[in-house]
Amino acid sequence: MDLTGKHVAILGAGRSGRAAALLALREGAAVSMWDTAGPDAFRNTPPGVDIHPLATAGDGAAVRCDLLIVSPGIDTYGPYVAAFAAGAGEVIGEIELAARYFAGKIVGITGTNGKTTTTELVGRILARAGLGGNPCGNYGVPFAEVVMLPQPPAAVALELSSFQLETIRTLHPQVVVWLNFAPDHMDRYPTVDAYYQAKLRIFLNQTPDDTAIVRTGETLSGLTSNKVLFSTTDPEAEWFSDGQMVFRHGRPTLDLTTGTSLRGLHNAENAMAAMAACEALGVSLETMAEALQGYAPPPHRCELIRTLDGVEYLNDSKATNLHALESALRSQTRPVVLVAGGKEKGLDYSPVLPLLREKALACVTYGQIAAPLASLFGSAVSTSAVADLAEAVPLARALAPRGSSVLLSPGTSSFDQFTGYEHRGDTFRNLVNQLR
Ligand code: UMA
Repeated sequence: MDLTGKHVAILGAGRSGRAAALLALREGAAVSMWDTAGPDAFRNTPPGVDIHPLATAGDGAAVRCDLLIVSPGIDTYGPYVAAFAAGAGEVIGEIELAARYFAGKIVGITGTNGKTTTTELVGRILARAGLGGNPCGNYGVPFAEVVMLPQPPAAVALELSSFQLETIRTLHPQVVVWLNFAPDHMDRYPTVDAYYQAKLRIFLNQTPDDTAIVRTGETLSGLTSNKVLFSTTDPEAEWFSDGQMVFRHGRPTLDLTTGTSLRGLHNAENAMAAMAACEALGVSLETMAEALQGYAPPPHRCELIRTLDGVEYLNDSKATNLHALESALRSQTRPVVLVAGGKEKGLDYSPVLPLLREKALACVTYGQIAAPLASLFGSAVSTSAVADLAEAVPLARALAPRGSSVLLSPGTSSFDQFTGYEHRGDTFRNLVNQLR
């Protein structure tokens, strides 16, 4: 794609937009950048970009460009993008732009939960195999930044969100990992199916020469690529694990309990998916085992903070939706005092009630959805609503007997009180570490 002398307009001055701007500049384009926020949003904009703070749909209607690049956080189908798109030759996202300048192999990873751990694992294995494997996309650095490295890697571990997949056209992952699907982002999508259809676009350009790594039980019809199944329930799947041993075609392949720090069924799924993906790129089982040895899961994912008075405190701040909350609860072996809450995302939490009855001793809810969540959870288990984590932590401690766990697994996003799930998890960790 020749961008010399072309006008590339970029919507969104965040990480994705800035990386796209640098790549477009490198390719000789004239770049304009538009953001609905004020001038502060452009603090780190690369020199040479023509900036437009406080942008509106009205501004967009007057813009003519050859290529419009839409950041993932902006509603692709809303009136703001439509106004700019009317005068654009083509509308894509930063992922698609980067893919057009990347000659290596792509492992595309999507799913509602587990994407980040799997992306890290794929990256680690590919690095060990000498293929680079830089984790990028929705997690890690923007894909365009990897593409601009002086020596781009032979392969990338590319985490892809539904938002990013909305704006791909030619992106062609030789290997797709489809981890799982559950309702999420209902503040952005009109229906669950709309979210599902956006995610399905990851398979758009796959051919019979490519591979799709899929969890058993996922309903995916019409796949053109070669499907490889992983499972924690079906021993007949190509990759199976009981949470301790990983079996490949029925043969014991890796003992997770001695060979890795990966614990719980969900992590076994992530490990199998990563191994299956890397096998599709020709990596040996021996290299995979070496790469997984010593791997510690990232923070904020059922991270054990400390044990105090016989109570384990777990930070699962990455659980930004109901499915992640359910998955955290399901993998607990001790009784739980659950701390949940945050931003109103329009999710229906009633499916978690049976699991709460089974696993939770009590719940503490906080944040924007504290009251409605408490009234729902209260029908299953004793629940108290408080304002924030500073109130929730001491209350959870008082409710948690020796031998139990206090689990922060919010079940929704953090933006009502925090800048992101990391900020929320760090705040929780600090509060827990201050307990005496
Ligand atoms: N903006 C507008 N108009 C709008 C909305 C936002 O102009 O209507 C502007 C904001 O003022 C801001 C900029 O857009 O200046 C932010 O753009 P962005 O929200 O797309 O965020 P980026 O910083 O570019 O980060 C994006 C991804 N963000 C989202 O998808 C919301 C990052 O994923 C990703 O890591 C990054 O690109 C690099 O690829 C984050 C995320 O939360 C981690 N993802 C969601 C998730 O995991 O649940 C999908």
